[in-house]
Amino acid sequence: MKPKIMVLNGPNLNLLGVRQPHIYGHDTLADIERRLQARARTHGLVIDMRQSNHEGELVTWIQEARTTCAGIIINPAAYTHTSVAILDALLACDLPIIELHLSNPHKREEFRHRSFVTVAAKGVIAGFGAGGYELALDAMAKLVADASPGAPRAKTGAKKRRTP
Ligand code: CA2
Repeated sequence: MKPKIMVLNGPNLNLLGVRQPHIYGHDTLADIERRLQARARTHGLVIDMRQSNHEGELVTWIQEARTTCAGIIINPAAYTHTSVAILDALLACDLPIIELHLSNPHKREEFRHRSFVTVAAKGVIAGFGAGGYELALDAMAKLVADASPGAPRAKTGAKKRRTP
């Protein structure tokens, strides 16, 4: 069975592509998911992408991922800066976790500079817009492969060069 990666999105990210495109871009969450599904296939991974406006629902999904997934990519949105509950749920997971942001919070208001989630994350990807989701998946694919070195790597589709 292919390893599954949970991709979680916090409050208001359902509005992506609809409002404030100057900050968050023109892609909708559905556009991002389509591209991510295709990229997951090249890595031999499956993704389960979800969005919620409710902190408790995100906590429940993190707990679900703890036993069903090989890693978590999370854009906690505003909960990044407020949620001890999401941090605690992530800390209870023995999984690689990548924190993701479309914008670079450090270039924005001061209240966005603090992340509760970062201490649970292997790494953070921020400021690359919707393309950050693919960067996060590429990084996660390597973490998952490194965690199970015996498992066969996915084919990348790259053709072997013929010697003349
Ligand atoms: O840059 C990011 O990805 C953020 O996580 C987005 C959050 C913000 O609170 C964080 O500081 C940084 C906000 C998500 C709101 O998404 C919207 C999308 C379109 C229109 C309105 C809000």
